[in-house]
Amino acid sequence: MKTIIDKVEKGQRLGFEEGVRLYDLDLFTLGRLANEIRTRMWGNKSFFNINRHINPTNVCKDVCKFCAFSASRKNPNQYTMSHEEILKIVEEADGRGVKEVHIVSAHNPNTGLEWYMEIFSKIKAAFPHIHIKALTAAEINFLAEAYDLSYDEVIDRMIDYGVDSMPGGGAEIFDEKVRDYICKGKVTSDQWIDIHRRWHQRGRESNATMLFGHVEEKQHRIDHMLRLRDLQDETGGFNSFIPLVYQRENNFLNVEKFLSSQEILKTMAISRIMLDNFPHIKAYWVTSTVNLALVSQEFGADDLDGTIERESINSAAGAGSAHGMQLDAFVSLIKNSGYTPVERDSLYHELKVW
Ligand code: V47
Repeated sequence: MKTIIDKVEKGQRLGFEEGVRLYDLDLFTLGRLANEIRTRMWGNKSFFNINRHINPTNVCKDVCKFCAFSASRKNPNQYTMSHEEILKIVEEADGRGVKEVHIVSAHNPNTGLEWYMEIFSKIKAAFPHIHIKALTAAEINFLAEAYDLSYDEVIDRMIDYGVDSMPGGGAEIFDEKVRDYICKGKVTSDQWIDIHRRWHQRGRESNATMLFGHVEEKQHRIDHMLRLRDLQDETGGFNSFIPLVYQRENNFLNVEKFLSSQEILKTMAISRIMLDNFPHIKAYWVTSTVNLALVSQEFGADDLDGTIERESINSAAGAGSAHGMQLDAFVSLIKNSGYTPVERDSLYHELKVW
């Protein structure tokens, strides 16, 4: 174990077995190691942005066991927003100073391709200053299959219609066996990686998530991180890694045991240590809880996502994020936890130190 700690302290890269062994370290040693890296990279800064999540439809052809949002499963209340409704949401959000819209939908086979795409050009035409982060690799794969397009064709359309960056959703867990069990039929791990590679090859940036705390084991988490680290070595296109804590309500996974806070913090710290080529580790307060996100700042995380305003995917499964966070409260929480709140844009340019 001493060799592993030495390697981390010297900034040397760890392999798969070493990554798995990190879980045997006590929480405080892991926290110290991750915090050293975080502090070397970002000092006392904690990044956030003023954003608005929009989930325009919950109608889904796929059946992921962990999902409580999809109307095809336990949620009988189907909805699909019109472009007018979406534009109204963006207009109101713009009035409140929102700088990014994060638009992620279910895989709705009934809307047509243009419903997915034209909303971006409409938003750009009316609000050219707002950054559009939209379409996960899972949605891109769905659109490619549904409309007989290549990934390149879907990606080129996204760019033509005004999408600025891609969110990290749909990654779940890359291990094929676990993935087959939790979300068979949607984008495969190789496809997810391929889509982000193609996006990066166009000089565009994206994020990467990992859904953990369900049926996966710690070696699956390390494998997931290493597949992302390999792609990042190749393209350098990822901004942040976002470990998403599985929310257990209203879905079909039936996981009895909830992750301990210790395991969540360990995973946060281990991701900071393993993903040496990722600039940012995001503690997504929606799934970790706000309190644990604040503590995560001392365990490797340097980003707390944003104010969000409204969120439907995780809140459907029990997260307390349906109504986002007030900006002043968010800033105070970061300050009171001893960090400097730095408002950033979607690509991590610093906008304002609060
Ligand atoms: O891909 C679905 C996850 C993701 C559950 O890129 C669940 O900046 C927990 O990707 N428990 C969507 N998670 C959210 C997402 C995201 C969030 C914030 C920032 C960014 C970014 C991306 O939510 C899905 C899926 O992995 N999810 N159900 C659940 N029961």
